Amino acid sequence: MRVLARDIVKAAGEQNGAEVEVKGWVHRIRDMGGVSFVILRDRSGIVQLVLAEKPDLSLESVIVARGIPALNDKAPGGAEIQVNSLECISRADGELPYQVNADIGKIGIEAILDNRSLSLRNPKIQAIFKVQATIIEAFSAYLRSQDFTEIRTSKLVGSGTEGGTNLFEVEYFDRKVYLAQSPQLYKQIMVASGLERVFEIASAYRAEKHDTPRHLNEYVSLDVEMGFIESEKDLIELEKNLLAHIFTETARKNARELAMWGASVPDAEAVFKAPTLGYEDALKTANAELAAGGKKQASARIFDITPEAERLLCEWAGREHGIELVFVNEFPRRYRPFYTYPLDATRTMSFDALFRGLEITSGSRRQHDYQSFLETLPKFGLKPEYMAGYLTVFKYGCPPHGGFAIGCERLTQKILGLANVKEASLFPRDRKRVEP
Ligand code: AMO
Repeated sequence: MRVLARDIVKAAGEQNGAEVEVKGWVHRIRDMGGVSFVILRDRSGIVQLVLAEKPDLSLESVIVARGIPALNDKAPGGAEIQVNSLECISRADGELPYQVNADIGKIGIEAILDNRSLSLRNPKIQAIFKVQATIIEAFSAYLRSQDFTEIRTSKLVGSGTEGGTNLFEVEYFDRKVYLAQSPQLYKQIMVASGLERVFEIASAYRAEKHDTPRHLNEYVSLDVEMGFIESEKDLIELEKNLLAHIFTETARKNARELAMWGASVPDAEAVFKAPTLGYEDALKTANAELAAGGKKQASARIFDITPEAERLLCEWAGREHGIELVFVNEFPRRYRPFYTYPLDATRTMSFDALFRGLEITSGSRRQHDYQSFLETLPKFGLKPEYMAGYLTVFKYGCPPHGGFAIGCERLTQKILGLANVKEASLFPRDRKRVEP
């Protein structure tokens, strides 16, 4: 019967002398003359195999070994297997283009991504996606517990939702359509349909030309939308609960993966202490931090929530509130999309969440009044006649509502302290990269 690497200590501890079978990849081979060690890797971790002779194996070959498990403090994980028989069931080419068992801290991101099918075999890289799986699972579980319904909406759309020109065109029979920048309008339609509370986990597409450590051209958007809210403050409250649940679950399920990255997640109680600053106060706070930081800061003065401001605000929140998480609300009208609900003549009921120096979320209460829309759209250069399908929703009765979206890769990046968001995407798409 197959035993996983993580269960060998237990099998050895039972000491009944029974043979076990392990299956996996050859991670490392060490020939000590007279005795050889093969480190086998499976989905659960690694285990040391001890052989009397040097095996005829290449790294990354897939093997099946049988033998007697034994406790050994010196072996990785505290146990090893004295091998009786070993079979190679898929031999790997002896010339690996990428060293799977290398210390990835010493390998640049380009080499990691250029050799993606092999770099994904590295346990530390795999750890990223185990944490990401927990984020997605915890996100869904929490929202389901609050009576949200999961939806799937089309990624082929007739027009953009988030403004700007960052749309990918797609040939669609005899016309051009676009890849969706977000499920924004669909999630609102579904609130108005009577579901009231919906969420979606899906890819979103942004044709952004710049290459930065925070941008992907395809990312996973964790979208939430709910009816009958008063303001963005209800949404900030929901996001705090959601993040607290995600962090708690990550700590519970991924202690090993977090340790591999030397990372930790904030305590749930700390999340509820995260401050909310109005946009103007956030600018003041960022500028005060800038002044206090002296010459090492990049800007002389901050006029917007720039990446530098995000970093300074999170440092401030960490020091003053014990968590590097801060919500900024009441953004000026000019910075937010057409669907955002006004607070007054210049400000909106909108917010961003900044975590460990990076914007991870945008959200807002939405316009839901048909007449207001007809007046607002031309101001954003949008033609009401092209948005008839969307506007119909507001014509026929729609509750006050709002929502937000968390960038899944950005949250993963910040939980683990990754330098580049591309590391948190299995198969990242950037200006150069559409393979594998
Ligand atoms: P926004 O455009 O701010 O808002 O996106 C929401 C969140 O998605 C993530 N994100 C990205 N992650 C990686 N690469 C990108 N190019 C990228 N663009 C965005 C970020 C960001 O905070 N419809 C609104 C949300 C809403 O109001 O419900 C929207 O898409 O983490």
